[in-house]
Amino acid sequence: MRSVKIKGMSCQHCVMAVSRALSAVEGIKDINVDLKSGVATYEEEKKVDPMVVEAAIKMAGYEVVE
Ligand SMILES: [Cu+2]
Repeated sequence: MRSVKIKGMSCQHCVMAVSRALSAVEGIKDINVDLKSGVATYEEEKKVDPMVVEAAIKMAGYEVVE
């Protein structure tokens, strides 16, 4: 399992936006976004560059902190 810490999520709508953005990334599944911790977790179906995941989150309007 991989995880990514996201900055800027403030409500369930943000969680949905991030979830949708991650769903669009090819090769990842079992996406879970936690509002309280700001952490998104996912499983890789194949090797996915973390930069691609990060870019998807940024495109949705949020920041990746680690
Ligand atoms: Cu929100």
